[in-house]
Amino acid sequence: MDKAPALGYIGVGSNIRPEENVTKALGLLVDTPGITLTAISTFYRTAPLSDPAGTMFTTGETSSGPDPDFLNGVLEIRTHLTAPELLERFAQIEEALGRERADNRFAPRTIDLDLLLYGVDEGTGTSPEWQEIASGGIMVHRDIQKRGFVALPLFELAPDLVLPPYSIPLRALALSFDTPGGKAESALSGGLRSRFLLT
Ligand code: PH2
Ligand code: MG
Ligand code: MG
Repeated sequence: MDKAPALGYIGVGSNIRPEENVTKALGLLVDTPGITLTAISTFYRTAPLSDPAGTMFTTGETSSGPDPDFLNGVLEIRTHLTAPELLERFAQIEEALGRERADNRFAPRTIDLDLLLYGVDEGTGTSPEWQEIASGGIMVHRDIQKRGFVALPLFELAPDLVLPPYSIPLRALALSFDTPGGKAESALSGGLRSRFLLT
């Protein structure tokens, strides 16, 4: 029998023509052989976070600056691709949508696709593949712990998830954020669901 597909979660962000670019990115993802899009979170319009000190070595992020607002949301996929294959595909999509890699990792971008979690069990967050993945350098994405607009949309899709490798309940993490850090774009999110999810 064929191997069961892996469960994955993708963080999506854009602050250059975000409606257009998020829509195009979802189109390219659903057209990828081996990827099935199974859920789309609420998207939020968020103020751009930037590095306050302008250095790569601070950990603090503040909301500020002249950059345009982002649309941020989370996608759930089932996939037969490996994590490195997914990352390669994300890079292709980012390039197809004209993403330019600036030295500044906070620079505006047409699209940013981040692999938040891969190969996790829906309920427990455990994965027989987890050690393998971790040793391959892919860990739980740091933004789940840092950003409400990543943690809360992920929680919307996977409320019972327990985050590897330290078994942190996503619920606890999500509730530690007072706010998703932006305004819910319910109509846009519903439009994306009716366009890209098989019902
Ligand atoms: N991504 C960044 C920098 N700043 N700000 C918001 N609101 N949303 C993002 O996705 C984002 C950001 C680089 O990872
Ligand atoms: Mg990012
Ligand atoms: Mg990224």
